[in-house]
Amino acid sequence: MRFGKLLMVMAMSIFYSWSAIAQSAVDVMPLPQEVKLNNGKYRLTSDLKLSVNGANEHLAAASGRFLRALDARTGLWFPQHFIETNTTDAAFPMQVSMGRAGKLELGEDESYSITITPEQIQVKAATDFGAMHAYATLLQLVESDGEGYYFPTMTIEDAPRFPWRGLMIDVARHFLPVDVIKRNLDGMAFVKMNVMHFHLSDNQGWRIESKKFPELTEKGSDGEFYTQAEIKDIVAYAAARGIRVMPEFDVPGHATAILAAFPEFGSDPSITEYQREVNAGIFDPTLDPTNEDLYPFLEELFGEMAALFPDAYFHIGGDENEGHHWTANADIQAFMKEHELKDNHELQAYFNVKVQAILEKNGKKMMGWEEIMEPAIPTTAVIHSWRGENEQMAPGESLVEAVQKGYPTVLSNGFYIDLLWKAEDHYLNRVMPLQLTKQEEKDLILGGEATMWSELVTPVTVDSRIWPRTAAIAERLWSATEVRDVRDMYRRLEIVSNQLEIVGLQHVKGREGIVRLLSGYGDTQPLWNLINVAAPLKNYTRNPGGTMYNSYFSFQKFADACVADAPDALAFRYLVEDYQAGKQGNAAEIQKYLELWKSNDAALQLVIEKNPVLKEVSDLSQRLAAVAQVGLDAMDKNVKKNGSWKKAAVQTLVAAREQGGRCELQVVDQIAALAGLEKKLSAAE
Ligand code: TNX
Repeated sequence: MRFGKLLMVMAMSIFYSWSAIAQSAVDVMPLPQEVKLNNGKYRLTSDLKLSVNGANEHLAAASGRFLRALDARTGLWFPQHFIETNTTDAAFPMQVSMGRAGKLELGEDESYSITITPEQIQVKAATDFGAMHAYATLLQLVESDGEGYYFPTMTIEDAPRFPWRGLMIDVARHFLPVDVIKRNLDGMAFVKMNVMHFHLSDNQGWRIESKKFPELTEKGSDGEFYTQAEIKDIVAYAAARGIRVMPEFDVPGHATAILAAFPEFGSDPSITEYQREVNAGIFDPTLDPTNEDLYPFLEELFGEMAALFPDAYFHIGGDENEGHHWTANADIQAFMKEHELKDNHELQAYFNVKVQAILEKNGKKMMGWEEIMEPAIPTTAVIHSWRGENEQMAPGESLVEAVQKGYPTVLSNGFYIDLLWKAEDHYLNRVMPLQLTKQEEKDLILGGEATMWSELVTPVTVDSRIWPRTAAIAERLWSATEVRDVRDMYRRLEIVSNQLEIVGLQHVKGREGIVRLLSGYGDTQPLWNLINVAAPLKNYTRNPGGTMYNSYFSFQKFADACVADAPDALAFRYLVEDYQAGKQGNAAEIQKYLELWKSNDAALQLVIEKNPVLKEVSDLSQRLAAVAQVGLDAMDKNVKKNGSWKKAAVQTLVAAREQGGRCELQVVDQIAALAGLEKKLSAAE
């Protein structure tokens, strides 16, 4: 047990207000709204039995999973096997009760409370969803001491801040098999997320069986897609965990896969055959809104798709249509004139209105990326805000605009995990814009979604691109706005990351496999030492022009083993921060890291010699050694830091910025700080 925590446990029944403390009282992510710690322990033994009052099948099954997970965590063998819906006994030490079966609808009651005393664990929830959230919390509360495993005694009252806490998974660019989706649903449930937005079609593929239009998968995919039975299985799996599944079929742009099957719906009459894309980017093929045959087709197709997804919302994409084929087509231009559609946006709105009517017939509400926001679109549609600084938009701009026009809205700008930002950058993203003061406007901010665009991920790497960073986003969407201590977030993120592996995610294992492969199944430590301070290039710069890699590249290179928050770099950053704030005792640990990086190069070069695939990081490794020497010199009183030393040091620091293996070193700023050269470094850049 950590010392800080010990102190807190020793304090009797103190109520902690989150804004007032740096280290949270419990290592739970998302942090609960209210925790009251008591000074005791509920000891876990194999006598633990669950009584589940009012349980429906979902909660009964979740109760069984809870026991098995607790079993895996503690090695205790709990005698209850399957838990039935009528497993009730007032004498059992764990009492769970739910009021009613939750409906998989936006805004359903997900609240719960937990009371742990030395004798009993009590969970109360209005719905099975709340009770399942309580299980996720409990699994994160397990602690151990010399005697065994226990839950600290406490009471928790918890409920989400936002009702829409989503993860979008793109399976068009890279198909992800059912088991990959399922384990990510388990990860979502573990951090209390409740919407899986399933991006099922794009320029690179149509990924779901259509019985009415089998051409869509025959010509619009590489043979990898979900059968309808698999989709039902996924939807049921998610439902059993309180997660809605909302499909997205991107139209009228991002639709090359549809056009590969049905070229007659394209907008460029000179193209008779469309090819699915294999690169990343924005492409011109677009459905033709002026083709009257398009709507009966979409009506049948979307009708068939809508029936597979019980959720009330249906996402039609609508993003990034530049309309080049519309502009170039004289017939489409004539149509626009005739219908007084003054530009391509209005033509797209014309199309969206028709699609909206189709969805309405199927009992669905429309959702689309922010480009669908046009006066013709009714305010029942949900606007999905995604653009920001990089798209000539300020972050959250469309969010405010949508709300002020009366649309409900979901935020993804700032939650693009494929941009490979650090967890803290997503964590500090503001969901509720400050300029909104009216309650009815605030209520239209439904929440947010992390987006896993899959141009550069495969089944092996997708978990480590989603996790653990998405847990930080889950906390942003669940916990109070004041919960925003970055260091405490990182501290808990490391803990939850390990727990996510226990629930089945492969974000740790997947990387280990790549490192073994890259190291030629020899000594992996030298490569790890570099990986642990290197992060993949951000903001899509890993893949210049969208063509450095394509969708059938294997993605098992150095950058695929690296993560956005390089772990040693993170540890080093806080060591240096505290050191500079006066904690002299950190000097030895800082020097140990620097010595490691300095000496690692020789060892890694031996691995590189045998594994040419690693040549791309040979320079990066040398630059790490060189920059580590700057840090060592900076801390060495015997080294004179005269003008020529500083000049050379700045040069080394600048050089250390250069990418290698499509990654960059994440320790350069800290070493510059140690050397007092931050200003000189930024002036030199
Ligand atoms: C933009 S975000 C897209 C996606 C891409 C992503 C990354 C959005 C609505 N559209 O289609 O996957 O950039 O390349």
